[in-house]
Amino acid sequence: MALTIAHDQLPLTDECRHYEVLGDVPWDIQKYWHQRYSIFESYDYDVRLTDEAWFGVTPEPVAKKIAEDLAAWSSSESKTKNHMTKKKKGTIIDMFGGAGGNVIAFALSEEWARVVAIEKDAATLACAQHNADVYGVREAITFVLGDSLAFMARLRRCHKLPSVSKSSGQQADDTEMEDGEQYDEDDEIETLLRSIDPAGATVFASPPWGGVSYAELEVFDLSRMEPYSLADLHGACAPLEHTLFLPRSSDVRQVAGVLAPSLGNQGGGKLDVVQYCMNGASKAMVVFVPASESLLSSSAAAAAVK
Ligand code: MGP
Repeated sequence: MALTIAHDQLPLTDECRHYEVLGDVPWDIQKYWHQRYSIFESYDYDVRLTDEAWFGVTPEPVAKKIAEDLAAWSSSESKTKNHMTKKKKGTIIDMFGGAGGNVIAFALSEEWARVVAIEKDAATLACAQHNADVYGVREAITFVLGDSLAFMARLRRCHKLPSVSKSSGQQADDTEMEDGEQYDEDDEIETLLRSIDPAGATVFASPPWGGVSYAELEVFDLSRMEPYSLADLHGACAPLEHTLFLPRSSDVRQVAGVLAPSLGNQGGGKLDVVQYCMNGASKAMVVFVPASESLLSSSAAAAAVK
């Protein structure tokens, strides 16, 4: 599936629903519909979601707090100097944009020079664009239709960044194009990728967790998360700084086991892991992963050459 920038509002299809009465809501979504105002405070202003999107959307207060914490934690900085306005951070890439819960909060925070939302389902992306309009931040977000793992792989290739080998946590060189893979050097996505400074970028990933059955497990096994395991996600994001939104019952030791080997000794090899709660109960575990040392050293070397 090709990656494309959705400049215009994609068509709102029959899948882009706004439920007004309980009787219309499918039974498995009713629990979330009852919480609609904590999910989107402006729900009544025609917020749209696909039925699938209800399960994974981050409630607005949690999304806002994550946006605030991420901006405070991130070391990314924009290269664009504008003395008239507050200096912003670099680019934030939301890999699983969904109906826009997180990306709207990132845009509302006004902390980032560029906010990119990637979503592979056209109807869901249409909802995100429409909901961003409801919140007045449609123009502040670059919406990309397509596969976010392909986007990240192209970003690495574009900037000749190494990737992290899933098994060892060591750097592996996968900057070669895969057989049969072709793209136009002049296409819009390539231009977007070239304009992103990897050392000044941060990635946010709130992936599918493989359905609601995650909650039945006392300890969630991140190696079996579908369709992307923790190692897959880390491999897709590293060596860039990234933040992963995971089930609240995820195993912290498993997180450390997968992520720590690629951290080296930076910050003493420290990972920040936070449980985000609402109404006295955790909604999710969020892991903040610094950029790997190799990226920081290559960007420092590039800066020294200039
Ligand atoms: P939940 O566990 O389905 O419900 O989702 P909740 O509100 O905890 O109710 P409970 O009474 O069953 O405990 C909790 C939160 O997890 C949601 O608000 C979403 O933010 C997040 N979430 C749930 N799922 C199934 C996913 C998912 O697949 N992906 C992502 N990224 N987030 C999810």
